Amino acid sequence: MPWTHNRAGPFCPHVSSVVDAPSSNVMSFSMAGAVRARSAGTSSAGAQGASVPFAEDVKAGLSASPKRLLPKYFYDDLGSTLFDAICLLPEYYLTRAEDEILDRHAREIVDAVGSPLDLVELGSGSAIKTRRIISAALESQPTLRYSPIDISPSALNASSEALSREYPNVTVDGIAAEYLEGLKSISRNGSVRTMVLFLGSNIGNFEPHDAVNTLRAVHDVLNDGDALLLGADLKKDRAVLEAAYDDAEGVTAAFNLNILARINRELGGEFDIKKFAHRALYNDALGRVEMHIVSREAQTVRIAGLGMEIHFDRGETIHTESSYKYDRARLADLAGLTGFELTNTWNDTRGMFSSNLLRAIKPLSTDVYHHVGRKRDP
Ligand code: AVJ
Repeated sequence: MPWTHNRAGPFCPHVSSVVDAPSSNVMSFSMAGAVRARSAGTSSAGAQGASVPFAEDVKAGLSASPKRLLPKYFYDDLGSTLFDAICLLPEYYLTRAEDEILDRHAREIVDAVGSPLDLVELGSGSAIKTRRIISAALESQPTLRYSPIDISPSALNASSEALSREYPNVTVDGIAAEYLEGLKSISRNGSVRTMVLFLGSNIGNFEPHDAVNTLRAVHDVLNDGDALLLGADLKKDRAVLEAAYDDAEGVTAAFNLNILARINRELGGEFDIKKFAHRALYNDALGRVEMHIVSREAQTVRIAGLGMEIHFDRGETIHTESSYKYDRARLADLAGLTGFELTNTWNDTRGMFSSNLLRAIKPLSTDVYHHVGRKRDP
């Protein structure tokens, strides 16, 4: 059921280095501070294994009706670089809005959780935003343990090295894994509080039931009083949302279409990119921005590596991403369904984006277990 496991890519990652994944389970390399990178679980995050699920998922997705591709596959080296560029676009307000919030309130956020604390981050590349939290934490504790969880070993290595160079008092313990796997290998540190960072509206890529499952998995590794800092983009005017995902310079279009180029590069696809268009639309009923790739004409495309040919009608679409938008009520519901209490919300001055502090309440009631976690799709 790979389609129910949408995972957001890195949010404003550093440009990935081309360091190969470790083939063993544990890799240590030392920088100024202490950096440890390990891979969790059994799935192949390694160099040779990486394209196997990609091939399988592309095959399944392009054979389905309607056609679809998973957003996690946007983030090869070119896609990650294009995403960095998106974060600089005037239309893409999300990154700046969240950074404004963390710039103004990092101190308050850390104080609300209480120190000393350990930091865990889902995704490793929030760059400047993570640094704001780290700096605030180091004002009230001498050292800090930071465990980023990211599927990309190269992104993990690059950001881990940079961070431990900048902050000698931070021990970076990177985990190369999918979020759910990685969370299982988080080691709790006695009485120290843990704050999990899930920034950048990465939650937006999750279908509602997967958002619930993921937050429950976060809750499972936390103690009473620990916290989750959740960045969620807010529902707003359609024109603003659609412009954010369809910018005037065509960077988001390039980002979306790069997934076809990636199929060409990695799977011997023969997509003529010019024969496809980018489309972004806000689906009001479902509260999400959808990105699609539209076939400009009827055509058949060979993908040699998959031994298949794919037919497209003129105007036929591939659904490549959903970015869910939240409001206060939905966030409170999500917290309540997953064993958390939504205790604080900070907005940017324009009211575009929200940073939400969710406090873990244990135990998760059996009532909650009976009502969530079921797949709602057919
Ligand atoms: C990285 C999932 C937060 O949905 O806003 C940006 C990805 N897609 N422009 C988002 C994205 C198109 C982004 N997230």
